[in-house]
Amino acid sequence: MPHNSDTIAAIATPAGTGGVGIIRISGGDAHSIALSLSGLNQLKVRHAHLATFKNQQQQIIDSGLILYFQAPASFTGEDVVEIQGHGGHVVMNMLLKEVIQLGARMARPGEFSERAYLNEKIDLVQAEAIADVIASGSEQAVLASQRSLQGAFSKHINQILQLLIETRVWVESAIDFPEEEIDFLSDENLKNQLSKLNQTMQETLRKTQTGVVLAQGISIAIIGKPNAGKSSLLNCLTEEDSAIISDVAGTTRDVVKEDVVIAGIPVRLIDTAGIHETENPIERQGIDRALKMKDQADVVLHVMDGQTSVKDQINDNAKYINIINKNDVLHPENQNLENVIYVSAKNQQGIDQVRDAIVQQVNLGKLNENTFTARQRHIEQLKITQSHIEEAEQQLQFNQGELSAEELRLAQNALNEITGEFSSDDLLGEIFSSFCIGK
Ligand SMILES: Nc1nc2c(ncn2[C@@H]2O[C@H](COP(=O)(O)OP(=O)(O)OP(=O)(O)O)[C@@H](O)[C@H]2O)c(=O)[nH]1
Ligand SMILES: [Mg+2]
Repeated sequence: MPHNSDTIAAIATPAGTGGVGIIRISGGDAHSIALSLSGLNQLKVRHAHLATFKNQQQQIIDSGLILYFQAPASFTGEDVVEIQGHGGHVVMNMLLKEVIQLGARMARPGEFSERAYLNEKIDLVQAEAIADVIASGSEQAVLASQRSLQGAFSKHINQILQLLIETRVWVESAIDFPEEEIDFLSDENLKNQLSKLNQTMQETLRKTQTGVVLAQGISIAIIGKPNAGKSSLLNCLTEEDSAIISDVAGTTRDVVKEDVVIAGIPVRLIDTAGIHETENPIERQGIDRALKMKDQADVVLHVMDGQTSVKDQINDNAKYINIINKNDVLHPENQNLENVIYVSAKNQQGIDQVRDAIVQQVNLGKLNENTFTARQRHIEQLKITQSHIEEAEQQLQFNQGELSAEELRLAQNALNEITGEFSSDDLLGEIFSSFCIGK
């Protein structure tokens, strides 16, 4: 039975002009609204009808196709109608106004997907994957979010869930037979089961972390002293004239942001002002921004001017990639240093090594056809699940069956929040409100 029966409508195509514009209607009145608008006597299910669309004064507003998907065989699980008219801003809004007057109401952002989820057509992970497909910043991200949408990630979660439920059954039944409880809880089989559970958790967590990087991309700050060649390196990586380059120290003052794709990963590159002591208040502001970017970024490209001796500047912070630029005019003391990449931004030499180092840094060497997209929310829930499982293991060692069972129950709840088996309204509101209208 569809979860909600009021009828919603929205323009599903982007604002602006195009050959075709689509209005989507979902709910109990979708069918009758479609008949009134088109003047047709009946709509064949999943059939493209050519029709004219009239307003209440019987004036023709537009003509196009009308398609009817009968509940429950539709995206939302309710009756759905799609009206394909001409993709003009005004004509689309006239059509939508008519649909509203015939009894629908405006859909909230993400409400179609929310209904699909509430009617169990998709789980929460799949609903999020729809938004990820739309927002994908690289071809790999599209393919990976399609895999999440098709259920690859949900399958991992359900595998853990299955193991968790089996374990709970064992532990709970041991509690029900107290005379055998201690023996049972110290049983090798149970220990094996828990370590299998832990292993599956670890593996899923690892894959999920990759999925988050792919869905959300990473940010890379380019920092260093004035004139080191930061902007030159930015231009090499974007393969464009993104930032101004000059031999005047302090050329870049504002933060320059550019989106690129590196080895399939959506990357935001951030070029910053050269960091040094200065009295100039404007430059000072630029440097403050640079320092902030350095802290916020996932990866830092630390560019050093190879024309001067830079041995003391090499930074072994884990998120730093140390780059010695101006390899063409290298200071003798800079030769053969360890853990640095030598480049000449001016001659576009060594740039591929920088790209490789970035891929290594975010640990994405194993991006492959099994990668799915995921979100930070999923990682947080997996970590909560994992901590409850670890606690359950501990309690078992103390032969505390009841406490262990309780931890396993909490683990299951935490896991269920990922796919939405067990979710608060707040969480749902937060997820779906970030969708675009008509999705
Ligand atoms: N010889 C040589 N010169 C370079 C190289 N890369 C950059 N330069 C020069 O170094 C100077 C500074 O380059 P920028 O890219 O503007 O340096 P920056 O670090 O962005 O400087 P600020 O924005 O002022 O902090 C320019 O004159 C560049 O042409 C290189 O590989 N070799
Ligand atoms: Mg610069």
